[in-house]
Amino acid sequence: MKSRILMLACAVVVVVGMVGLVACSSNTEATTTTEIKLSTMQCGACENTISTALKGVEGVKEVKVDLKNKKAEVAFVANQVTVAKIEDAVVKSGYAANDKKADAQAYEKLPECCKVGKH
Ligand SMILES: [Cu+2]
Repeated sequence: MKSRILMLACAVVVVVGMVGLVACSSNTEATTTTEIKLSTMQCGACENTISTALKGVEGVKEVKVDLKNKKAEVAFVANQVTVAKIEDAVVKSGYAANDKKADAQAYEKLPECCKVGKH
């Protein structure tokens, strides 16, 4: 009986220790959230392209593309990437990001239906 309590106590210590470790490591990787305006996003294909581009950026942790409101919420690690770099990833995928215009070459390669004014 005594050994059982001891084992339980040990298990508690281990669990608490692990939780502490996780809390610590997530602390060093504190994320910042930014909103990117995606004024030229028009359909689900656009949403996928932009989402994939954003997720490919190093330091980006979470991406929520909101097609209806033409914006994306991006959680990123501040010391690994900047908002400007995140915007550039969208620009290079052929879409406008905040006040930056889409890269002309990337835009040309988009499906016809994704080009502004073709809907
Ligand atoms: Cu589209």
